[in-house]
Amino acid sequence: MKILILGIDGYIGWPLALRLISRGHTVSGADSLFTRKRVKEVNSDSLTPILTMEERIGKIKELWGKNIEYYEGDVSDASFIYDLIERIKPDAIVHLAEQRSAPYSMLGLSQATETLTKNMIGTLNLVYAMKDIVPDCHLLKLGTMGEYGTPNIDIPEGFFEIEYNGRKDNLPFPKFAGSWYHWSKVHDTNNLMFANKLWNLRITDVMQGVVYGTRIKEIHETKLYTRFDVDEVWGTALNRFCTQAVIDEPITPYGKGMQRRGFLSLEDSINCLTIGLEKPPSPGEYRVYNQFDEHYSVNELAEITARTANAILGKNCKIEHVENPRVEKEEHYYNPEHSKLKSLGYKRSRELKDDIVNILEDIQTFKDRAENLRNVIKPKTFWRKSSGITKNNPDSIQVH
Ligand code: USQ
Repeated sequence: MKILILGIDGYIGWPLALRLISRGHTVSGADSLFTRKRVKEVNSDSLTPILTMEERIGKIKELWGKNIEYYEGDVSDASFIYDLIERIKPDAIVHLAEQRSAPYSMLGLSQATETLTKNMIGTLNLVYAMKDIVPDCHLLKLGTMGEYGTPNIDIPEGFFEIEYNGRKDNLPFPKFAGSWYHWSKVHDTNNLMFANKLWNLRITDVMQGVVYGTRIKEIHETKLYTRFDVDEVWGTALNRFCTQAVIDEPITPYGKGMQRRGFLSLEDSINCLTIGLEKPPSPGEYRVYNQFDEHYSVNELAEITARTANAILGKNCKIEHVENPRVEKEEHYYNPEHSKLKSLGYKRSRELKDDIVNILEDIQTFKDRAENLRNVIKPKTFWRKSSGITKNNPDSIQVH
Protein backbone atom coordinates (compact mmCIF):
# COMPACT_ATOMS: atom_id res chain seq x y z
CA MET A 1 0.00 0.00 0.00
CA LYS A 2 1.18 3.58 -0.70
CA ILE A 3 0.95 5.33 2.67
CA LEU A 4 1.58 9.01 3.39
CA ILE A 5 2.45 9.87 7.01
CA LEU A 6 1.84 13.50 7.95
CA GLY A 7 3.96 14.14 11.03
CA ILE A 8 6.55 11.47 10.14
CA ASP A 9 9.24 13.13 12.32
CA GLY A 10 7.23 12.74 15.54
CA TYR A 11 7.12 10.35 18.50
CA ILE A 12 4.59 8.11 16.74
CA GLY A 13 5.23 9.06 13.10
CA TRP A 14 8.80 7.79 12.97
CA PRO A 15 8.21 4.31 14.50
CA LEU A 16 5.08 3.95 12.35
CA ALA A 17 7.20 4.63 9.26
CA LEU A 18 9.71 1.95 10.35
CA ARG A 19 6.95 -0.60 10.96
CA LEU A 20 5.14 0.08 7.68
CA ILE A 21 8.35 -0.14 5.64
CA SER A 22 9.28 -3.40 7.37
CA ARG A 23 5.84 -4.77 6.38
CA GLY A 24 6.47 -3.96 2.72
CA HIS A 25 4.44 -0.76 2.34
CA THR A 26 5.70 2.22 0.33
CA VAL A 27 6.05 5.08 2.78
CA SER A 28 6.29 8.80 2.14
CA GLY A 29 6.06 11.52 4.73
CA ALA A 30 5.85 15.19 5.53
CA ASP A 31 6.64 17.22 8.62
CA SER A 32 6.97 20.90 9.52
CA LEU A 33 9.48 20.06 12.31
CA PHE A 34 7.16 22.05 14.61
CA THR A 35 7.73 19.81 17.67
CA ARG A 36 11.54 19.98 17.40
CA LYS A 37 11.35 23.79 17.32
CA ARG A 38 8.79 24.27 20.08
CA VAL A 39 10.51 21.79 22.45
CA LYS A 40 13.74 23.84 22.15
CA GLU A 41 11.77 26.98 23.07
CA VAL A 42 11.02 25.57 26.54
CA ASN A 43 14.76 24.81 26.92
CA SER A 44 14.12 21.11 26.51
CA ASP A 45 15.13 18.36 24.10
CA SER A 46 14.36 14.75 23.27
CA LEU A 47 15.90 12.55 25.98
CA THR A 48 16.83 10.01 23.32
CA PRO A 49 19.30 11.29 20.69
CA ILE A 50 17.48 11.64 17.38
CA LEU A 51 18.87 12.06 13.89
CA THR A 52 17.61 14.66 11.42
CA MET A 53 14.98 13.39 8.95
CA GLU A 54 17.60 13.39 6.17
CA GLU A 55 19.96 11.28 8.30
CA ARG A 56 17.14 8.88 9.25
CA ILE A 57 16.20 8.40 5.60
CA GLY A 58 19.87 7.82 4.67
CA LYS A 59 20.20 5.15 7.38
CA ILE A 60 17.07 3.33 6.25
CA LYS A 61 18.41 3.28 2.71
CA GLU A 62 21.73 1.93 4.00
CA LEU A 63 20.24 -0.70 6.37
CA TRP A 64 17.12 -1.85 4.53
CA GLY A 65 17.66 -0.57 0.95
CA LYS A 66 14.31 1.26 1.15
CA ASN A 67 13.52 4.85 0.23
CA ILE A 68 11.25 7.28 2.09
CA GLU A 69 10.04 10.22 0.00
CA TYR A 70 10.08 13.13 2.45
CA TYR A 71 8.81 16.73 2.19
CA GLU A 72 9.19 19.51 4.75
CA GLY A 73 6.03 21.59 5.09
CA ASP A 74 2.90 22.31 7.09
CA VAL A 75 -0.53 20.73 6.67
CA SER A 76 -2.12 24.07 7.58
CA ASP A 77 -0.62 25.43 4.30
CA ALA A 78 -3.28 24.46 1.72
CA SER A 79 -1.04 24.69 -1.34
CA PHE A 80 1.58 22.47 0.34
CA ILE A 81 -0.95 19.73 1.09
CA TYR A 82 -2.63 19.92 -2.33
CA ASP A 83 0.77 19.64 -4.11
CA LEU A 84 1.84 16.79 -1.84
CA ILE A 85 -1.27 14.69 -2.39
CA GLU A 86 -1.23 15.40 -6.12
CA ARG A 87 2.37 14.17 -6.28
CA ILE A 88 2.00 11.05 -4.08
CA LYS A 89 -1.62 9.97 -4.76
CA PRO A 90 -1.61 7.78 -1.63
CA ASP A 91 -3.93 4.85 -0.87
CA ALA A 92 -3.94 5.87 2.80
CA ILE A 93 -2.97 8.97 4.78
CA VAL A 94 -2.09 8.94 8.48
CA HIS A 95 -2.62 12.40 9.96
CA LEU A 96 -0.38 12.91 13.01
CA ALA A 97 0.76 16.42 12.08
CA GLU A 98 -0.92 18.36 14.86
CA GLN A 99 0.17 20.34 17.91
CA ARG A 100 -0.09 17.48 20.44
CA SER A 101 0.64 18.94 23.86
CA ALA A 102 -2.16 19.86 26.27
CA PRO A 103 0.13 22.00 28.49
CA TYR A 104 1.52 23.85 25.44
CA SER A 105 -2.01 24.81 24.42
CA MET A 106 -2.59 26.21 27.93
CA LEU A 107 0.51 28.46 28.04
CA GLY A 108 -1.40 31.54 26.88
CA LEU A 109 -3.59 33.07 24.20
CA SER A 110 -1.09 32.78 21.35
CA GLN A 111 -0.51 29.07 22.02
CA ALA A 112 -4.26 28.40 22.34
CA THR A 113 -4.86 30.22 19.05
CA GLU A 114 -1.98 28.43 17.38
CA THR A 115 -3.23 25.01 18.56
CA LEU A 116 -6.86 25.54 17.52
CA THR A 117 -6.09 27.10 14.13
CA LYS A 118 -3.18 24.85 13.17
CA ASN A 119 -5.01 21.65 14.06
CA MET A 120 -8.43 22.51 12.67
CA ILE A 121 -7.23 24.19 9.47
CA GLY A 122 -4.75 21.38 8.81
CA THR A 123 -7.49 18.76 9.01
CA LEU A 124 -9.84 20.88 6.91
CA ASN A 125 -7.17 21.36 4.20
CA LEU A 126 -6.60 17.66 4.19
CA VAL A 127 -10.21 16.56 3.71
CA TYR A 128 -10.67 19.12 0.90
CA ALA A 129 -7.49 17.92 -0.84
CA MET A 130 -8.61 14.29 -0.45
CA LYS A 131 -12.05 14.94 -1.91
CA ASP A 132 -10.56 16.86 -4.85
CA ILE A 133 -7.65 14.52 -5.66
CA VAL A 134 -7.97 11.08 -4.00
CA PRO A 135 -11.64 10.60 -2.95
CA ASP A 136 -11.18 6.84 -2.37
CA CYS A 137 -8.13 7.26 -0.09
CA HIS A 138 -8.44 6.14 3.56
CA LEU A 139 -7.71 8.83 6.17
CA LEU A 140 -6.53 7.50 9.54
CA LYS A 141 -6.60 10.49 11.87
CA LEU A 142 -5.23 10.60 15.41
CA GLY A 143 -7.77 11.90 17.88
CA THR A 144 -7.57 11.40 21.64
CA MET A 145 -9.42 9.66 24.47
CA GLY A 146 -9.34 13.07 26.15
CA GLU A 147 -12.06 14.23 23.75
CA TYR A 148 -14.62 12.40 25.91
CA GLY A 149 -13.48 13.89 29.22
CA THR A 150 -14.43 11.93 32.33
CA PRO A 151 -18.26 11.56 32.34
CA ASN A 152 -19.98 9.65 35.15
CA ILE A 153 -21.20 6.98 32.69
CA ASP A 154 -19.54 4.43 30.40
CA ILE A 155 -17.85 5.83 27.28
CA PRO A 156 -18.72 4.08 23.98
CA GLU A 157 -16.55 4.04 20.85
CA GLY A 158 -17.70 7.24 19.20
CA PHE A 159 -21.47 6.68 18.95
CA PHE A 160 -24.19 5.47 21.33
CA GLU A 161 -27.88 4.70 21.22
CA ILE A 162 -29.93 7.19 23.19
CA GLU A 163 -33.64 7.39 23.98
CA TYR A 164 -35.16 10.83 24.67
CA ASN A 165 -38.85 11.65 25.05
CA GLY A 166 -39.76 8.20 23.78
CA ARG A 167 -37.66 8.31 20.58
CA LYS A 168 -34.31 6.61 19.91
CA ASP A 169 -31.32 7.52 17.78
CA ASN A 170 -27.66 6.54 17.35
CA LEU A 171 -25.73 9.76 18.04
CA PRO A 172 -22.14 10.93 18.59
CA PHE A 173 -21.30 10.63 22.29
CA PRO A 174 -21.10 14.11 23.93
CA LYS A 175 -17.56 15.43 24.36
CA PHE A 176 -16.12 17.44 27.26
CA ALA A 177 -12.39 17.96 26.79
CA GLY A 178 -9.93 19.32 29.36
CA SER A 179 -7.52 21.58 27.44
CA TRP A 180 -7.55 23.69 24.27
CA TYR A 181 -5.49 20.92 22.68
CA HIS A 182 -8.08 18.27 23.52
CA TRP A 183 -10.89 20.59 22.31
CA SER A 184 -9.05 21.04 18.99
CA LYS A 185 -9.37 17.28 18.51
CA VAL A 186 -13.11 17.42 19.31
CA HIS A 187 -13.54 20.09 16.63
CA ASP A 188 -11.54 17.93 14.19
CA THR A 189 -13.84 14.99 14.92
CA ASN A 190 -16.93 17.09 14.17
CA ASN A 191 -15.37 18.28 10.91
CA LEU A 192 -14.43 14.73 9.91
CA MET A 193 -17.97 13.46 10.52
CA PHE A 194 -19.29 16.28 8.35
CA ALA A 195 -16.70 15.68 5.58
CA ASN A 196 -17.73 12.02 5.58
CA LYS A 197 -21.41 12.97 5.30
CA LEU A 198 -20.72 15.50 2.51
CA TRP A 199 -18.28 13.57 0.33
CA ASN A 200 -18.38 9.94 1.54
CA LEU A 201 -14.71 10.02 2.49
CA ARG A 202 -13.55 6.87 4.27
CA ILE A 203 -12.17 7.83 7.65
CA THR A 204 -10.88 6.15 10.81
CA ASP A 205 -10.90 8.51 13.80
CA VAL A 206 -8.66 7.02 16.48
CA MET A 207 -9.34 7.99 20.10
CA GLN A 208 -5.91 7.19 21.49
CA GLY A 209 -4.96 7.08 25.17
CA VAL A 210 -1.64 8.22 26.63
CA VAL A 211 1.27 6.44 24.92
CA TYR A 212 4.42 5.43 26.81
CA GLY A 213 7.72 3.87 25.83
CA THR A 214 11.00 4.39 24.05
CA ARG A 215 10.97 1.60 21.53
CA ILE A 216 9.32 -0.76 19.12
CA LYS A 217 11.14 -3.81 17.83
CA GLU A 218 12.41 -1.98 14.70
CA ILE A 219 13.86 0.82 16.86
CA HIS A 220 15.56 -1.72 19.09
CA GLU A 221 17.10 -3.42 16.03
CA THR A 222 18.20 -0.28 14.14
CA LYS A 223 18.90 2.06 17.10
CA LEU A 224 17.11 4.73 15.05
CA TYR A 225 15.41 6.25 18.10
CA THR A 226 12.18 8.16 18.11
CA ARG A 227 11.96 11.32 20.18
CA PHE A 228 11.16 10.92 23.88
CA ASP A 229 9.95 14.02 25.71
CA VAL A 230 9.86 14.27 29.48
CA ASP A 231 9.64 17.99 30.27
CA GLU A 232 6.48 19.42 31.85
CA VAL A 233 5.14 20.80 28.54
CA TRP A 234 5.91 18.03 26.06
CA GLY A 235 6.37 14.95 28.26
CA THR A 236 3.56 12.61 29.38
CA ALA A 237 2.90 10.86 32.66
CA LEU A 238 4.64 7.46 32.62
CA ASN A 239 7.60 8.60 30.48
CA ARG A 240 8.16 11.42 32.97
CA PHE A 241 7.83 9.11 35.97
CA CYS A 242 10.49 6.71 34.62
CA THR A 243 12.86 9.62 33.99
CA GLN A 244 12.28 11.00 37.49
CA ALA A 245 13.10 7.54 38.88
CA VAL A 246 16.40 7.28 36.97
CA ILE A 247 17.69 10.74 37.93
CA ASP A 248 16.59 10.41 41.57
CA GLU A 249 13.90 13.08 41.40
CA PRO A 250 10.61 12.43 43.22
CA ILE A 251 7.85 10.94 41.02
CA THR A 252 5.08 13.54 40.72
CA PRO A 253 1.42 12.52 40.60
CA TYR A 254 -0.56 15.74 40.17
CA GLY A 255 -3.00 16.44 43.03
CA LYS A 256 -4.54 13.31 44.57
CA GLY A 257 -3.26 11.16 41.68
CA MET A 258 -6.59 9.35 41.39
CA GLN A 259 -7.13 10.61 37.79
CA ARG A 260 -7.64 7.62 35.54
CA ARG A 261 -6.63 7.49 31.89
CA GLY A 262 -6.32 4.81 29.21
CA PHE A 263 -2.66 3.99 28.48
CA LEU A 264 -0.85 1.92 25.85
CA SER A 265 2.73 1.23 24.90
CA LEU A 266 4.39 2.71 21.82
CA GLU A 267 4.68 -0.84 20.41
CA ASP A 268 0.94 -1.39 20.80
CA SER A 269 0.04 2.05 19.47
CA ILE A 270 1.99 1.19 16.31
CA ASN A 271 0.35 -2.28 16.17
CA CYS A 272 -3.11 -0.68 16.40
CA LEU A 273 -2.43 1.96 13.74
CA THR A 274 -1.03 -0.73 11.42
CA ILE A 275 -4.16 -2.85 11.88
CA GLY A 276 -6.30 0.23 11.17
CA LEU A 277 -4.42 0.80 7.90
CA GLU A 278 -4.34 -2.81 6.75
CA LYS A 279 -8.03 -3.33 7.62
CA PRO A 280 -9.53 -0.09 6.30
CA PRO A 281 -13.16 0.98 6.60
CA SER A 282 -15.50 0.42 3.64
CA PRO A 283 -15.78 3.20 1.06
CA GLY A 284 -17.88 5.98 2.54
CA GLU A 285 -17.55 4.69 6.13
CA TYR A 286 -16.63 6.88 9.13
CA ARG A 287 -15.50 4.70 12.05
CA VAL A 288 -14.20 5.48 15.51
CA TYR A 289 -12.18 3.28 17.79
CA ASN A 290 -10.90 3.79 21.31
CA GLN A 291 -7.22 2.86 21.34
CA PHE A 292 -5.73 1.92 24.72
CA ASP A 293 -4.88 -1.27 26.61
CA GLU A 294 -5.81 -0.62 30.21
CA HIS A 295 -6.82 2.28 32.32
CA TYR A 296 -4.68 3.13 35.33
CA SER A 297 -4.76 5.83 37.93
CA VAL A 298 -1.73 8.11 37.99
CA ASN A 299 -0.96 6.76 41.49
CA GLU A 300 -0.91 3.17 40.20
CA LEU A 301 1.62 4.17 37.53
CA ALA A 302 3.76 6.06 40.02
CA GLU A 303 3.80 3.04 42.36
CA ILE A 304 4.69 0.46 39.71
CA THR A 305 7.44 2.74 38.34
CA ALA A 306 8.92 3.19 41.82
CA ARG A 307 8.76 -0.55 42.58
CA THR A 308 10.38 -1.48 39.27
CA ALA A 309 13.16 1.12 39.50
CA ASN A 310 13.90 0.07 43.10
CA ALA A 311 14.11 -3.58 42.05
CA ILE A 312 16.18 -3.31 38.87
CA LEU A 313 18.24 -0.14 39.42
CA GLY A 314 18.57 -0.31 43.22
CA LYS A 315 16.82 3.05 43.58
CA ASN A 316 14.98 4.39 46.56
CA CYS A 317 12.22 6.22 44.69
CA LYS A 318 10.03 8.77 46.42
CA ILE A 319 6.51 9.63 45.29
CA GLU A 320 5.67 13.29 45.94
CA HIS A 321 2.17 14.57 45.23
CA VAL A 322 2.43 18.11 43.87
CA GLU A 323 -0.18 20.84 43.35
CA ASN A 324 -2.21 19.88 40.28
CA PRO A 325 -1.42 22.42 37.56
CA ARG A 326 -4.48 21.30 35.58
CA VAL A 327 -8.21 21.80 35.93
CA GLU A 328 -9.44 18.20 36.02
CA LYS A 329 -11.42 15.84 38.26
CA GLU A 330 -9.01 14.01 40.54
CA GLU A 331 -11.56 11.35 41.51
CA HIS A 332 -14.00 10.10 38.92
CA TYR A 333 -15.70 7.14 37.27
CA TYR A 334 -13.91 5.89 34.14
CA ASN A 335 -15.03 3.01 31.97
CA PRO A 336 -14.44 3.48 28.23
CA GLU A 337 -15.25 0.63 25.85
CA HIS A 338 -12.40 -0.65 23.69
CA SER A 339 -13.45 -3.77 21.86
CA LYS A 340 -13.43 -2.73 18.18
CA LEU A 341 -9.66 -3.07 17.72
CA LYS A 342 -9.73 -6.46 19.43
CA SER A 343 -12.39 -7.58 16.97
CA LEU A 344 -10.00 -6.53 14.15
CA GLY A 345 -7.32 -8.83 15.64
CA TYR A 346 -5.43 -6.58 18.08
CA LYS A 347 -3.79 -8.26 21.11
CA ARG A 348 -1.69 -6.55 23.74
CA SER A 349 1.99 -7.38 23.12
CA ARG A 350 3.54 -7.14 26.59
CA GLU A 351 2.91 -6.53 30.28
CA LEU A 352 3.22 -3.00 31.66
CA LYS A 353 6.02 -3.93 34.07
CA ASP A 354 8.15 -5.34 31.20
CA ASP A 355 7.67 -2.13 29.23
CA ILE A 356 8.74 -0.10 32.26
CA VAL A 357 11.91 -2.19 32.54
CA ASN A 358 12.77 -1.32 28.90
CA ILE A 359 12.03 2.37 29.39
CA LEU A 360 14.21 2.51 32.51
CA GLU A 361 17.04 0.70 30.68
CA ASP A 362 16.90 3.11 27.74
CA ILE A 363 16.84 6.17 30.01
CA GLN A 364 19.76 4.71 31.95
CA THR A 365 21.68 4.43 28.63
CA PHE A 366 21.20 8.17 28.09
CA LYS A 367 21.48 9.18 31.72
CA ASP A 368 23.65 12.23 30.93
CA ARG A 369 20.98 13.58 28.61
CA ALA A 370 18.33 12.87 31.28
CA GLU A 371 20.40 14.77 33.88
CA ASN A 372 20.46 17.78 31.54
CA LEU A 373 16.65 17.85 31.59
CA ARG A 374 16.37 17.92 35.39
CA ASN A 375 15.32 21.61 35.49
CA VAL A 376 12.45 21.29 32.99
CA ILE A 377 10.58 18.43 34.65
CA LYS A 378 8.66 20.09 37.53
CA PRO A 379 5.22 21.50 36.50
CA LYS A 380 5.20 25.25 35.80
CA THR A 381 2.30 25.54 33.35
CA PHE A 382 -0.85 26.08 35.41
CA TRP A 383 -4.22 25.90 33.61
CA ARG A 384 -5.72 28.81 35.59
CA LYS A 385 -2.68 31.07 35.91
CA SER A 386 -1.82 33.34 33.01
CA SER A 387 1.61 32.96 31.45
CA GLY A 388 1.52 36.72 30.80
CA ILE A 389 1.62 36.18 27.06
CA THR A 390 -1.38 37.78 25.45
CA LYS A 391 -0.23 39.09 22.11
CA ASN A 392 -0.55 36.89 19.09
CA ASN A 393 3.12 36.17 18.69
CA PRO A 394 3.95 32.49 18.95
CA ASP A 395 7.67 33.28 18.97
CA SER A 396 7.44 35.02 22.35
CA ILE A 397 7.03 31.91 24.47
CA GLN A 398 10.17 32.01 26.59
CA VAL A 399 8.15 31.33 29.70
CA HIS A 400 10.54 29.39 31.90
N1 USQ B 1 0.04 13.69 35.26
C1 USQ B 1 0.58 13.61 36.54
N2 USQ B 1 1.90 13.86 36.69
C2 USQ B 1 2.73 14.19 35.68
C3 USQ B 1 2.18 14.27 34.38
C4 USQ B 1 0.83 14.03 34.20
O1 USQ B 1 -0.13 13.31 37.48
O2 USQ B 1 3.92 14.42 35.91
C5 USQ B 1 -1.39 13.42 35.07
C6 USQ B 1 -2.21 14.57 34.51
O3 USQ B 1 -2.70 15.40 35.53
C7 USQ B 1 -3.31 13.85 33.74
C8 USQ B 1 -2.67 12.52 33.34
O4 USQ B 1 -1.49 12.38 34.11
O5 USQ B 1 -4.39 13.57 34.59
C9 USQ B 1 -2.29 12.45 31.87
O6 USQ B 1 -1.45 13.56 31.56
P1 USQ B 1 -0.32 13.43 30.43
O7 USQ B 1 0.54 14.65 30.49
O8 USQ B 1 0.36 12.12 30.50
O9 USQ B 1 -1.18 13.37 29.08
P2 USQ B 1 -2.16 14.42 28.39
O10 USQ B 1 -1.81 15.82 28.70
O11 USQ B 1 -3.56 13.99 28.66
O12 USQ B 1 -1.87 14.21 26.83
C10 USQ B 1 -1.21 13.06 26.29
C11 USQ B 1 -0.61 13.45 24.94
C12 USQ B 1 -1.73 13.81 23.97
C13 USQ B 1 -2.72 12.66 23.88
C14 USQ B 1 -3.25 12.33 25.27
C15 USQ B 1 -4.14 11.11 25.29
O13 USQ B 1 0.30 14.55 25.10
O14 USQ B 1 -1.16 14.11 22.69
O15 USQ B 1 -3.80 13.03 23.04
O16 USQ B 1 -2.13 12.02 26.14
S1 USQ B 1 -5.42 11.25 26.51
O17 USQ B 1 -4.82 11.67 27.78
O18 USQ B 1 -6.06 9.97 26.61
O19 USQ B 1 -6.33 12.27 26.05
